[in-house]
Amino acid sequence: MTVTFSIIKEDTQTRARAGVLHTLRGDVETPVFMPVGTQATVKTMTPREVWDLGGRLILSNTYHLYLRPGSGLVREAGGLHRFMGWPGPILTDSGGFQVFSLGPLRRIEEDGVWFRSHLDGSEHFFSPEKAMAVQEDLGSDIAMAFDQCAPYPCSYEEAREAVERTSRWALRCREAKRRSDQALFGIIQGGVHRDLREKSVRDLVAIGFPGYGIGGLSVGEPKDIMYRVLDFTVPLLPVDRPRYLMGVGSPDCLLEGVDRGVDMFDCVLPTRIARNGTVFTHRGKLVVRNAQYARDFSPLDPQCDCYACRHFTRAYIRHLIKANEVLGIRLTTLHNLHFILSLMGRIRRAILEGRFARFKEEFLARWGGE
Ligand code: PRF
Ligand code: ZN
Repeated sequence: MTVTFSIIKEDTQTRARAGVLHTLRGDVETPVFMPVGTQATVKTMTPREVWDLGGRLILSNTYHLYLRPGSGLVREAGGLHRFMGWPGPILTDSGGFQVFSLGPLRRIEEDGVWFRSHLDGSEHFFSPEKAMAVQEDLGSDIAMAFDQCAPYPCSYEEAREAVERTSRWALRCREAKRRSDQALFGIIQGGVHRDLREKSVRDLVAIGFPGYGIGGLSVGEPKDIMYRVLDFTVPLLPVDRPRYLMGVGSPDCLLEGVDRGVDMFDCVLPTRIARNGTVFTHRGKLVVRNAQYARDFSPLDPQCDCYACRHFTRAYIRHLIKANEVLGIRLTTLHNLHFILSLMGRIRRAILEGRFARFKEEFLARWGGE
């Protein structure tokens, strides 16, 4: 297997685990947060900056790179790692979620999905085989199976169809797989329904993957429902394989996910909110763009030791953002990534030292609502 997983420590009070994901491009300590580089760039950051912030595994998107610049071009460049100058491991999402998010621009058939490009309206077809071929062109270390993510809310029937199709498509992905240097993870669907989640896990574990994505969550359902679904889904998964909760990355959800046995996360949230002037602090989110910070000469987060917090004030960063200076969103992005990546490091240390439950409680008490 090209990607393997070892568990270093299992928490006794919660389902949290600390482990290591071994890839051909290096080891990744888990629980891990993957910064998102949809367009072959973690927006505003150089790969060296991402690395220095502690990013070790990044996520990129099949759908976006297929449309632009085209996966053939990326292959010609020597693969995604060389194209974007990121030497560490890369996971690519299959395009399933992005295509299903297009709404009226797509048509689902058993063989695959017809969709129109959000860029120029041109028509394209994605199937399990196509998603694998594109991900093989990109040359990611971990490819994701092409799945069908049902919306929330949706009927039981719709959720059931998504599960059954996702299982058939997962098998087709596995059969279409050619590269021996790329791992393929399956994706669990099933919405909020226990029996459907059970069926999805049963089908995918029967095929057998080196890791499992938990899809179809964080699609608009209340957080307590997501936590309940994790409560009954994660224990069904093989203990010795990494579990990846797709599209989740707010500090409270990371802690609750780790608590329930999740090892991997990705989310555009830290980088996206940074670009509209919102930053994480240990006391919750702060909209540094707001007028109330015009004369606030304290750092974004007094408890943070990132470059932005050591050298600049809220007033200055607010000024940069108001003046549309790119440094403003570079600094908020750097801070938010540092916040999330260092949170993951602290979570891991807390698990290793047997004090995760207390760490989580103390962090959430200060963090507040949200
Ligand atoms: N499937 C895939 N990618 C995803 C999701 C999914 O269900 C989600 C759901 N939050 C995020 N990204 N393939
Ligand atoms: Zn900071």
